[in-house]
Amino acid sequence: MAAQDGVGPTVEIPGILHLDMDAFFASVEVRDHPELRGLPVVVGGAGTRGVVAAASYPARTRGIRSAMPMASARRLAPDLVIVPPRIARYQETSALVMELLSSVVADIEQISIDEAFLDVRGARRLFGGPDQIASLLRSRIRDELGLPSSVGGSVSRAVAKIASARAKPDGQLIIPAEQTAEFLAPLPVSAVSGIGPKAVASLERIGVRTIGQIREIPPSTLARALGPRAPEIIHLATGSDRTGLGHRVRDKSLGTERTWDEDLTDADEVRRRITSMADDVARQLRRSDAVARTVVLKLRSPDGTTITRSSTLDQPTSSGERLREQVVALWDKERHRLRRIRLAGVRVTHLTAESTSAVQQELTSRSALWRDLETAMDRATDRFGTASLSRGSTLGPAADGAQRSASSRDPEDDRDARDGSGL
Ligand code: TTP
Ligand code: MG
Ligand code: MG
Repeated sequence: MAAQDGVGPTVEIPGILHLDMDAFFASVEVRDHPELRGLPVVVGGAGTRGVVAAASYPARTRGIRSAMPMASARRLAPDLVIVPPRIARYQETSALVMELLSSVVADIEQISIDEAFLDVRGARRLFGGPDQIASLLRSRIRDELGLPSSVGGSVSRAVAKIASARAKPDGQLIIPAEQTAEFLAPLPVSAVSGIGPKAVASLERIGVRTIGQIREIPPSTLARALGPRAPEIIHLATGSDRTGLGHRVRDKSLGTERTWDEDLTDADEVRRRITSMADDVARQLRRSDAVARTVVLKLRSPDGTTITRSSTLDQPTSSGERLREQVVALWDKERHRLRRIRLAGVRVTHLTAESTSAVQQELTSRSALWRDLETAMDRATDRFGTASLSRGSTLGPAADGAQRSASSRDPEDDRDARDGSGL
């Protein structure tokens, strides 16, 4: 597992976790009625038209499944224990599970009553890697709520969900990035929740049953069989699906962008402008009491060539110093590609509210100091405008304040950031 501290568009740790409670309704009933432990228990309607909502694992070893008619379940297990549903109880328990998850991981997305996706890439410094976080979550759910759960982890959402299903019951399965294709290969194509019965049938017609076989079929054949969905399915089969991260593009973001009438040709000048923009974005974050984990730098040359590069931090931040480091590193990597810059933008994504983030704390005292300093600067800036205060390192030789405007709208005009190296 690559624990990358630095920059780069992808941090290939399998940090998208999918947690799903085991036999959820049935497990709640067994917990509340311990005398039922080990028995084939189902929750559902007992009447002649009743169906099974949830089946305990002992019931499943007898072939009983969700959505099965209760009459069939009774035939499979004459000693079946049928418990009528108590939806309010499950909802209340679900809320406790989600609360527990949120107390450890900031970034969670509940997708049903008993499951959630968690992005733990930012939590790992505090709690360890995805495996440790999965164990921690599962043991806390067991200790504090008395319930079993399973977790899958991957670089992709779809694969994390498949992994949690394969980890059941009461298990966890984290797939390292480089083993994704190997893990997927033997699975039936239907294991992917994005591949519905229609696509399964189309694939079957061309002789494809497993995910691995998709890779052996010429793309043109797949395109004919699957139509416009072919590229998405090929992505999955090659293990390069990044749905989990891709979805996040729709997350809240904020940033600043600027076009110049005269192209910038001096690399140092570009660097000054983008570090200043990073400071501006950090200020916007602090004003909205938010922290961000991903920094995006966009650059466009006069001929329209646009480069967008992002860098994911291992801790969400609202520190200008951290954002400046990231944009400068991205710029240093990309500067040889663009000789003239017409437009530049700095944007942060993957925002979380600072107050609800369990992992946003800046862990080093140096960072904490910076945050205090920057918050103090924000207060002064809000009162007096940007020109009133500037860090020593951002002051250039000509930056004596004489020709600066007090407006805070164009930070690159009024804050002449000469150097991103910090104090
Ligand atoms: P699931 O997570 O699909 O199933 P589960 O938790 O019972 O079992 P597993 O260990 O395989 O995850 O669904 C969560 C709960 O939703 C389930 O306990 C009961 C309810 N449910 C229904 O009411 N009807 C259904 O058809 C299904 C699938 C679930
Ligand atoms: Mg479940
Ligand atoms: Mg579920």
